[in-house]
Amino acid sequence: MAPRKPATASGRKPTTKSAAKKELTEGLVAEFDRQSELDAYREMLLIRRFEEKAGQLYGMGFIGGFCHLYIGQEAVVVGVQMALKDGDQVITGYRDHGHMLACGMSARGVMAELTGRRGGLSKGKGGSMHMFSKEKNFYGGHGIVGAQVSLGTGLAFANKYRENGNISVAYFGDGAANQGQVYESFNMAQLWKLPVIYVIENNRYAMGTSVSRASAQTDFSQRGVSFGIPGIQVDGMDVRAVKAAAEQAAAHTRSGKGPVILEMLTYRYRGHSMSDPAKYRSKDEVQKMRSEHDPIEQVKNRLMEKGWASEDELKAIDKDVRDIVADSADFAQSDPEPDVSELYTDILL
Ligand SMILES: Cc1ncc(C[n+]2csc(CCOP(=O)(O)OP(=O)(O)O)c2C)c(N)n1
Ligand SMILES: [Mg+2]
Repeated sequence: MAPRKPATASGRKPTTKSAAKKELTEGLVAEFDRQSELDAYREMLLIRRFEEKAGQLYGMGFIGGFCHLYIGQEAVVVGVQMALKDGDQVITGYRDHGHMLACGMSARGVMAELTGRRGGLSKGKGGSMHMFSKEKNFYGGHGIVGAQVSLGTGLAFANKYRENGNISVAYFGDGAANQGQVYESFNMAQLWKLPVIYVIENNRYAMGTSVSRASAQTDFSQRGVSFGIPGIQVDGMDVRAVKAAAEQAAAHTRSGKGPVILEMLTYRYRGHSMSDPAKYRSKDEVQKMRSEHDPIEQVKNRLMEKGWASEDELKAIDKDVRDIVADSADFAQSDPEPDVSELYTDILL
């Protein structure tokens, strides 16, 4: 692994670090072998095509309620997932479809939940923001901004208590990072040296509010300094940088040294949710990110340049992915809605 200048690929210069003890190395990029590049390409493409289809179905009226697309941020979940082991747990907010697919949850199950059908992962009763899979260790899907940070810390507490060697990953946004419970969680996690990675997906905006308008400290990797939690900024548009950072973080926290913060510098191409006038940013800004830093194009270009995949091979992957997504969309439109009796099940009083 060769250290390189951190984070510039996402268009932002990292700010000067405080004197916090550095226990992680910023800016590592480990080259991928052919298979890893192909795996990353396929996974990110699956999320991209899935989200595009979800956007279409929403426009056609098949999806009700909220729907927050992850397009642009794919390298974050895919890179982190590549560094995890079986048994590690994941929890996130409402921009969650990519996280579910990366955890191995079925495209059919996710899409049918979006359309509120029986075969959905929450039997059609949860929708976009409320899906779970115990089997795949995915703990949601949470609509309350920042709620998952405390819950993810609780998962880490349980893992430590059970001495099972597992870690949890709690993903949250730049906006969520200003919530109070985040710091209560940081305190407990560091005090008890809990095995948790806090992944802050800094996509520059919380709904329509830019980071600089809402945050006094815009370097989110430093948000744990007063608790002594190490943090680094990561180029969240480069899946290799994400994986390298997540591997370091996982090794650190799994070894009993306590929590780690990874600030992923990333970007969402679409609106905050499906109704977003996008007056808070220019079209040029979005276009620049898409054309210069797209996480999928980066992998594709490397595969082609190194002669590791021909155009035809990449097209075959694309077709495979499109077939999976088309199948999920067909299922999500033809599967029946839940029975009325389901109104009285899965209720906790
Ligand atoms: C406690 C709470 N406050 C406000 C909201 C409304 N809300 C939903 S998303 C959001 C912005 C969060 O932005 P960020 O954490 O950056 O995540 P992103 O949408 O960029 O992924 C807000 C304020 C909410 N759902 N919950
Ligand atoms: Mg955000």
